[in-house]
Amino acid sequence: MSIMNELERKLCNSITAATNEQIYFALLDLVKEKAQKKEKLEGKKKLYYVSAEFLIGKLLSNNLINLGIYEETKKALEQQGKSLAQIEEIEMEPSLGNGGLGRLAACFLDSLATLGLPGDGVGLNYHYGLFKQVFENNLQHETPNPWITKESWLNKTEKTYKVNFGGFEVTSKMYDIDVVGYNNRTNKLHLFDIETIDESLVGDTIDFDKDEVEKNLTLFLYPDDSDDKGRILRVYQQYFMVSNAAQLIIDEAIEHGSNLHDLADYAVIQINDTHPSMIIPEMIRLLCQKGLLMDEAIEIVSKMCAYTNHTILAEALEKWPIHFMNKAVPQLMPIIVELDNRVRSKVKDETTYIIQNDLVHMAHMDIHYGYSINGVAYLHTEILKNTELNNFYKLYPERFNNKTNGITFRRWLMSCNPELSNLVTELIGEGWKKDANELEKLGNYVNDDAVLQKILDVKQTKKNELVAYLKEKQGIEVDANSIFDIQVKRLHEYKRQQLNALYVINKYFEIKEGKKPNHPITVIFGAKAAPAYIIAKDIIHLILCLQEIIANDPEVSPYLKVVMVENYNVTLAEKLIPACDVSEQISLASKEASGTGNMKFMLNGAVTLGTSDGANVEIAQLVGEDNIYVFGEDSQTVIDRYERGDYCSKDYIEKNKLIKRAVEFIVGPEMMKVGQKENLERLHKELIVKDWFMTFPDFEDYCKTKDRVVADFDDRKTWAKKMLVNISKAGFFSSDRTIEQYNQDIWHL
Ligand code: H53
Repeated sequence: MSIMNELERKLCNSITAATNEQIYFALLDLVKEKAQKKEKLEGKKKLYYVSAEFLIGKLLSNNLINLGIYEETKKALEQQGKSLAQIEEIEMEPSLGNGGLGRLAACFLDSLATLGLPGDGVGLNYHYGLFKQVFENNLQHETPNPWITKESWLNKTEKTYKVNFGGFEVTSKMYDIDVVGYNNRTNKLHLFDIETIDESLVGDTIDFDKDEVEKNLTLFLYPDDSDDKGRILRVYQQYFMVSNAAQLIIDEAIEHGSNLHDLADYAVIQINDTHPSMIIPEMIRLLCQKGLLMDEAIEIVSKMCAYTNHTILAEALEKWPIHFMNKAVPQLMPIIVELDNRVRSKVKDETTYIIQNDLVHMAHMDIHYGYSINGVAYLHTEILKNTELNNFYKLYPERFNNKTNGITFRRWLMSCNPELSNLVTELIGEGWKKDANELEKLGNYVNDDAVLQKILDVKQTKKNELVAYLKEKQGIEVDANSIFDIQVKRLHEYKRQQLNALYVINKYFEIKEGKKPNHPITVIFGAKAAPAYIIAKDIIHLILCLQEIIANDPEVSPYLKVVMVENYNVTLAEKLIPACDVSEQISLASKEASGTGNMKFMLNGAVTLGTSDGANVEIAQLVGEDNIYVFGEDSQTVIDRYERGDYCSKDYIEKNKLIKRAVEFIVGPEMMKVGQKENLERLHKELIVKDWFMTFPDFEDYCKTKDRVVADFDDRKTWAKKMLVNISKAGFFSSDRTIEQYNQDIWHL
């Protein structure tokens, strides 16, 4: 039956007569049916990717693409006067993650299914995703972000488990979301919930007595990113997640014939950051409860668990106070103490102990009792081995390995940029969709003027689309002929949006002095700051104030524009990334473990302006120095300076007049007119007395390099070559490659 007939049967109506909303829900239903037909009985061993975050984004288009019915559906709707793009607008984005870590988990699920590997995600069914960001008076405000509609991608299952907390018990319910592989099997994302959640509590302060935990356990996602604000509800959430995961894993293994002694032949657990680390003691506890001896239980679990580290920021390596653990999960403490004692009896180096100063170091537990520890980019893994986790590396060198992150090309090219995707296929055939390395074939066209022109044309189309979208949705006016210089990611000092802002201020002064750029520049930001992260919110305030000042300055605005998009999320990323000319990846070297936005931009033909950090290092190696703009101090210089502890931001301000001028502008009269004195003074002070992420040492090089980018942009043909090389070398960053490596080196599915 044709899609059109199937749809009309579901609608009990003609497509023409149906509303967009009715069509959306009919499509949802149809996709679910088709997805479930592709579920497969797995072989013996299965992966469980346990993660507190799965930033899946909207699912309709991607599912249609992966089922191979996107084009047919789009055409069928068009013929009836309906637009698939408008129908997609009905879907609520499930923002079940903060940023990179959660989005990576979502890309990995897509690749697992696409490669035909049996691997399910396990996480939590947050009723509210990451807060919705609203700007008022140039400040960020946070509002609740619901996503669950009466009918949604969630399928309620029959599975329930008992989970015990200190003094009370809850009953869980498992919901599943189908994960459709591209022309391949369907896996599952299992999201656990309890049915006593009280959504009317949203916005209230939260208590931690029994009744309250039952009402708010899965109410919302913690709005942190690479930063841990240590609240006890998070311990409750984490334990709830891993206890359910462990019970599910044991159940499924037994169903497939395991006698538990051989559990490690049936299941492998990937621990995504330290959020699911309690699965180690929980699994041991459950196995002992089922009659295994402690020695054997520990041995089995140690053969099942692998840990991914995503950061070297010390504050993000979770350490839970013993009194939290005793209150929330007392049954785990004896096991954790036992695990720690075993380490103490074997290992001299006290810095590796699990319990220190009444804190449980989750990563330490993962490393001692997991069989694999991986970083997420070459440089990151080297820093783990040689610096941050060196004491552990000396104990277990064979456990350490690198798995450079990747992204799914289904969402980040085929779905968000069909124009470029089609051009690529026209040039090199369909093969790249299954084997991303085939993108290298594009290299043959590097001197083909007609092809270079087509690449520029696609970019212009996507820029025009973005301009229209921003105008319609956010009332923002952007010049489609300006350079789109984009920095979108969580707001964090280490990512250094403030450095970009200082460039803007410097440029503002230069233009006022008559030094105009040869091409107008639009500097676009998108970022959410964690509600409790004061300085991050001050940086947003700074950017919003700059946006206003420059827009209202007729001398400057023809050459420079600042745009801060509201509520940056996956849906907006899908519009911004294809339209980008210059990809800003300017974290302080050593601090960004990998980055994955950098890969998405590259794949869509943006040229990177970045530091030698995270996966930028690998991008630079692949594209060569003519096709990337690298600036700033390298990671070793930064690490050494932190070690010496002799960074003094004041010195730079005294030595460099331009830095001084830019920093003083933050508290100058123009800013005070549009901004809040308190916020601006706090940020100013932070920079002059601390500048913990060392923006000043990189300031000059950044400004010079960015000016070079702007100058180079006008040689359109040379620029188009850079774009082409970036696209052609992006194949390495397919998450299919990453997942193949995980499977080969760690999981052995
Ligand atoms: O994980 C990404 C990396 C990125 C890193 C990010 C991350 C979070 O989003 C949250 C917590 C955390 O420890 C790390 O910052 O560099 O690309 C995926 O690996």
